[in-house]
Amino acid sequence: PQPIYLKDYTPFGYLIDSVDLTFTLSPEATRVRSRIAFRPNPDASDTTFFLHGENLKLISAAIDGQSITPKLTDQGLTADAPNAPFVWEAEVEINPAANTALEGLYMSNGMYCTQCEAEGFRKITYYPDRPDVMAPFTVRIEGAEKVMLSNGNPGASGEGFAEWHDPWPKPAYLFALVAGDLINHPGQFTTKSGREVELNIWVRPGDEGKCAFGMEALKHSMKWDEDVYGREYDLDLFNIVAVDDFNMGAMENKGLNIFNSSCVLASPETSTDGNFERIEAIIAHEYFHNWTGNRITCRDWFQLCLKEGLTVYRDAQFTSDLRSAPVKRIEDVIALRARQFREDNGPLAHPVRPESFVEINNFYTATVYEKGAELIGMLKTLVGDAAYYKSLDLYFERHDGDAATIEDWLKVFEDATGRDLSQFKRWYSDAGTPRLKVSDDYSDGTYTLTFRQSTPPTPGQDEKPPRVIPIAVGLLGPNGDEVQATQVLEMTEEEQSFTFTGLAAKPTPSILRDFSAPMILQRDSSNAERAFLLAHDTDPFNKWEAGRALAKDGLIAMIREGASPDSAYLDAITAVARDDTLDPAFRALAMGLPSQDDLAQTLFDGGTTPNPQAIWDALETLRQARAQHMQDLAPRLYAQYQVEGDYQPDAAQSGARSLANTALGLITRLDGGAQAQRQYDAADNMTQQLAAFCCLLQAGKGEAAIAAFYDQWQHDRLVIDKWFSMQVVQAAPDQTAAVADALTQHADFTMKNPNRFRATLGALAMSPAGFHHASGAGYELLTDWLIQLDPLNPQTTARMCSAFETWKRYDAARQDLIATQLDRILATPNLSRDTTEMVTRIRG
Ligand code: DPP
Ligand code: ZN
Repeated sequence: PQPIYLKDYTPFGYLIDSVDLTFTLSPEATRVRSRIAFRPNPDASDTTFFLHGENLKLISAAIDGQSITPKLTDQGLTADAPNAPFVWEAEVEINPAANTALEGLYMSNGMYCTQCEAEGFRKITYYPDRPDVMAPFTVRIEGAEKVMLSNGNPGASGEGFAEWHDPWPKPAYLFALVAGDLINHPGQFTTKSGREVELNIWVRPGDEGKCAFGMEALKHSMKWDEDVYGREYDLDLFNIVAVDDFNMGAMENKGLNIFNSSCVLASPETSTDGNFERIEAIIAHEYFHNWTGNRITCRDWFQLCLKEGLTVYRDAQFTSDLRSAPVKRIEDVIALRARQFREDNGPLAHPVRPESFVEINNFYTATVYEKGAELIGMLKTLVGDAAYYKSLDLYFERHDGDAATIEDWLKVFEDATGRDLSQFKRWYSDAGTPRLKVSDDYSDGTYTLTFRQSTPPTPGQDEKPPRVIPIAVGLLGPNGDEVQATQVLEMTEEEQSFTFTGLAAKPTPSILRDFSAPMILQRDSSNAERAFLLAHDTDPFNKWEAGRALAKDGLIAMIREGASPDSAYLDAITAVARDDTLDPAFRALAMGLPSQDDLAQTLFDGGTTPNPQAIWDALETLRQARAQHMQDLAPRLYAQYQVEGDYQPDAAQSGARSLANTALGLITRLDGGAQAQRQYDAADNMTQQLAAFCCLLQAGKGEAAIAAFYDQWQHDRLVIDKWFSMQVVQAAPDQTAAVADALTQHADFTMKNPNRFRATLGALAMSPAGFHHASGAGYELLTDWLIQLDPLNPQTTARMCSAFETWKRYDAARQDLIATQLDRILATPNLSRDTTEMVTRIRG
């Protein structure tokens, strides 16, 4: 397959004034009739009339009423088009029941649904399936389904049909259709200018009790976007539909968002606090796309971060406002490091705005989304809050209705602030995680910080010029008081110094506060300094970071030198855990430990080949030592932070549960699971039940709970996903592959459901010591399943290949085992374009 390049962009030769679609539904033979009013695009030089189309059976085609015979390929069709406005009509037949790729129109549990981003609409009918071609759509659905939905506002409906009209011109990737036996949970919202909006969450019968939280989250999102960005909703109706079989989390189709049911359905009995927070954020994310994505869309898929980076940034702001900003920031940085830094430091590294791709589905990545959001945050830090919102107002004013680019986006900021952003643009074009080396000097009341930036080579990019970096810094005096409040230093050179004068003594620096830039900070620091920052830093992120660094240094010494658990860490973290003036959620996060993957990357960066088993052993040893160190404190915390009264998934209650369950983890290491069993038996919400289940599995006392959990929840597929994944994640490393293998034989395992596949095989891939077990059993099992899944669902297969992206870190024996599996995938006949591209890039 040939790559597509950003530099080759040309506009389509035709504009569209209107699209009329009629669907006659039938599981195996749905007919789609299209009537599209085209006219020549005055801005285009290439007038080839090419329409994308894949897996379509063309029944008839006509231009201006004259039947024609277009030239067909497996990518689409070409026809001779007049150099004047004309009407295209076509009828095609498609087979939703056979569509296991879950792109285009497909069936999920007997219901029809669609997923068109990025390039699924071409599996529905012939069309210029590119985001810069926008048009108003009118849709008629004919079928026997109880509920038949499409985008926009409802039109006529009656026995066997429903009509829809979306007045807002949109690209085809935002098209959606849903039809089935659905029930709605209704709601209502009045916009600030008085528009009455009808809201619905549509679910399968039986799930109607799990919609209330999502509905509240939607209303909060609508209000928040008005309050913070001045953005109002623009239709009379907003529908959300929950679908069980879905490749991604959710999709922002205009007026008809479609959600993976795991990202919208929630109840205290079946969802954890983490699930609630995530659902709230995803509902907000998809809603916010109405302005950042739909009203202003992307010119081409290279600009994906234009809508995704900005919308992730917006949903993070929303969560920070509704819950705790420090906790959200810490959680986001943990995720950024786990997914994006990992990607940026391996063979799949790519710029936030890629310059080429083979299959766009492979670029819905942590780099485009999460690093893309970090760039928005840096921009806001650099220009300041007021200028940021002024720039956003200009963006909405200038580009409403456009398919825009990153150049457009940056120009808005330049025009609104008078700032030159050409150096900032390197953050979009240059891949890789920059390193920031810091040294300092103090004399005569003057403190100097010297920074040196560098970015390692990434595929196709050897040299990277310096970027502009906002470095938020504060200084603490010897008694722990802040002597310099947070100040943003703007670094533009490869090496640069900043001075602070008038200091009475040498300060302790707190650098990269709130994680002001997505970089790896390299600074020689002592345990004493880290413990000091953990105790005194006023910046919650850096306070947490100091504890994390202390834990990490100790773990690295344990792994590399066989050191004992570091008592400085144990004392410092115990003091934090004990400090009741601190937010319980923060304390629970502070007590978290660096992940196995994080430690592996740190060892590798430091010149040591990581041994996954040794990493696992060190973490176990440290956890055990910590449980002993806190043996008096843990039961106190556990009792003190039990939540009384009705379950609420809010920040206060979930923070308390999080700390109590962290304490339960410590207790379990000393009591062998007795307390966890009591909690399991008494639990009346999933947060408590799952935490206890997890402790029991860890303690090797899970057998009864595994059976009981399954009996209790076998009717609930989302809870059973947790049952699958938790058993794999909590298995001992030499058992992980066997446990996953056995679960794939379970009657409830199906590879057709992406959630279940990820719960089982994804859990294997995310358990480093088990996945990388020296036997190679983990590699082989995952490969077997990826090869089986690829012909059914290339998108999910390709995504999960990233399990192998870190392979070059490991020893020769493991690399050989992995290379064998990668080659086995590549040798599979008819391997999808998606998987071929991913494995080729990983193999290098
Ligand atoms: N555009 C979707 C989202 O990120 C993904 N299909 O919201
Ligand atoms: Zn998105």
